[in-house]
Order: sequence, then C-alpha cells, then structure tokens
Amino acid sequence: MKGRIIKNQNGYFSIYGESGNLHLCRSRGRLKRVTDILVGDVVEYELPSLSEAAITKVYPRHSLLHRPPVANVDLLVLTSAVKSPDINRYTLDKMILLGEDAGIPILICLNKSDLDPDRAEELRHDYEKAGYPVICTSVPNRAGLDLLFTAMEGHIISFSGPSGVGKSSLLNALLGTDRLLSGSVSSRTGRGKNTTRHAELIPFGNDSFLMDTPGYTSLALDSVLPENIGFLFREFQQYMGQCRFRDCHHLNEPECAVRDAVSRGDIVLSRYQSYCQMLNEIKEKKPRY
Ligand SMILES: Nc1nc2c(ncn2[C@@H]2O[C@H](COP(=O)(O)OP(=O)(O)OP(=O)(O)O)[C@@H](O)[C@H]2O)c(=O)[nH]1
Ligand SMILES: [Mg+2]
Ligand SMILES: [Zn+2]
Repeated sequence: MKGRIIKNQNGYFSIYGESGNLHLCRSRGRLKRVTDILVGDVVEYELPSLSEAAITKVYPRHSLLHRPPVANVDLLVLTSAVKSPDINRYTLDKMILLGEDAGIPILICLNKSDLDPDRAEELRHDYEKAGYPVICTSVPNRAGLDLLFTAMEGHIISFSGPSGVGKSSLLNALLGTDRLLSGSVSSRTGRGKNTTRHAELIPFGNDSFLMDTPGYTSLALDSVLPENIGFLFREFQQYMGQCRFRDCHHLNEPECAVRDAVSRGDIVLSRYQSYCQMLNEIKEKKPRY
C-alpha cells in the first residue's frame, strides 16, 4: 500500500494512507537512520498486524529541506510578521537563500499587516523587486487569505518562519478550524514562545497537505557553499559575468556590476547588505575563503 508520512514523533511515524486512514509505524531494520524516512516522504507499507505498519520502501524525493528536515515540499511559504515580532530582514533573506539552494518555489507572506499596513506595503515592494511573489496577510481581518489560498499550488505547502509570526494562526484560518495550537508573543522579549513543537502535515483536499513547522531562533548557512551565494540571490543573476573580475565577490572590487546596480537603486540595499553579511558569516566559519 502507498501512503505519505505526515508526522514523526520521536521515531514514531504516522502514515496517511490513500483512503485517508492513519497508521503508526516505527523505523527499524533497513530504514533506521534518522534521514531514511522523513515527513513528506511517499512510502510503500504493509500491515502485518493491526497495531503497527511496516515501511518497505521510500519513493525518491523531488526536494529536500534541511530545516526542518522534510521531503517533497512543493512550495515554501516564508512567513514573517511586519511587527510583533518585528521582521528581521536578514533572517528572511537567509530563509530565501536556503529555499533557493533547495530549489523549492518560494512565496513570501508578510503577516500581521494590520499592525503596520504601510510597513507591509514597503516590504512587499522590496521583495517583489527582488523577484519574489509576496502576499500581505492579516489573520484577524482575514486580509490576503483568499490570495494566499489561490497561490498554494502543489502537494505539500510548508509554512516556515520565526516563532510567533502567526504560522499556526494562518493555517487555522485557511483550514477554517482551530486544529493547530497557536500561542502568544512574550511581552518581555517580543518573541514567540515556540508553541509548535513538531513539523506536521495536515491533509488538505486531494493528496494535498499544509505543513506547520516550529519557529526557529537562528538559521545556519553551513549547507551552502560561499561561491554559490551570489547565484542564489535571484536579482543578482542578471549581472553575473558583467563585473570586471570573473571571480568578483561583489564586495570592494572595482567595476562591479552588482554594486553599480545597488547604487542605481536597481538592487534593494538591504538585500545587498544581507549578501555581505552572509559572506562574512560563512567566512568566519571557513577561514580559507
Ligand atoms: N495582530 C495580529 N496578530 C496575529 C496575526 N496572526 C497571528 N497573530 C497572533 O500572533 C501570536 C502568535 O501566533 P502563532 O500562530 O502561534 O505563531 P507561530 O508562527 O505558529 O509560532 P510558533 O509555533 O511558536 O513558531 C498569537 O497571539 C496570534 O493570535 C495577525 O495577522 N495579526
Ligand atoms: Mg506555531
Ligand atoms: Zn561584482
């Protein structure tokens, strides 16, 4: 029988079967390493007993995301709040980079737009300029939810972003239920409280799933090669090959097409600053670059 892994709770996997039935299964035998079976995997399984299923095969993955570890994501909804917690553009740019590196289509969702509509529009402008689809949403106003709904194409739609930005709230609003637990934002730190603990797929229509993920506090770039960073900034691509030096890092080199585009305003300054900061962050870890 064929099914989809929708949850992993400490090595106990939930398989969602083709007829919508759920089975529990432990990893063992040939499929024992932590990466052998991931949430999102399509698997073949048998039912030797009524209590537990046995996975016999994992189908090839078309995409793989490291944080959180999930397979076969078709669309990454990178969620930020314009306020409470305030958007951290560097974190958003890192999320974008990791999504680009994994080759997964990206949609940017600017939530809590009710708290600062002007700021939401400003940010939307910047990220659309960088080449990404952007939707401003508000859960209490239901603003942007229909747009978000129509943009959700594919089998697995994953919502990721920092804690407290409203991922679970958005999913509840889209599903029309209070299925997912949502939490408050700490008044002391202004940050979310990591209400969601496990990545989980929620069946949504015919072989489609929405994925809620735990919010993160920091994101590591260790899986990305420094020489690839420039290529993973979508709006830099059209300038590749136009710098004076073929191996230009777009930092202090003369006649750099990327820096020229920044000074003309064709590349948004904060995106370029994120690029420099990412190179620095990687350089500190890998001293030879
Ligand atoms: N004003 C406003 N508040 C919102 C909006 N969306 C969510 N919230 C509130 O933000 C808080 C955090 O929401 P959650 O949905 O738990 O956030 P999360 O991203 O799932 O957080 P983690 O599970 O910790 O990663 C809750 O108090 C929500 O009611 C919104 O559009 N506007
Ligand atoms: Mg949550
Ligand atoms: Zn350059």
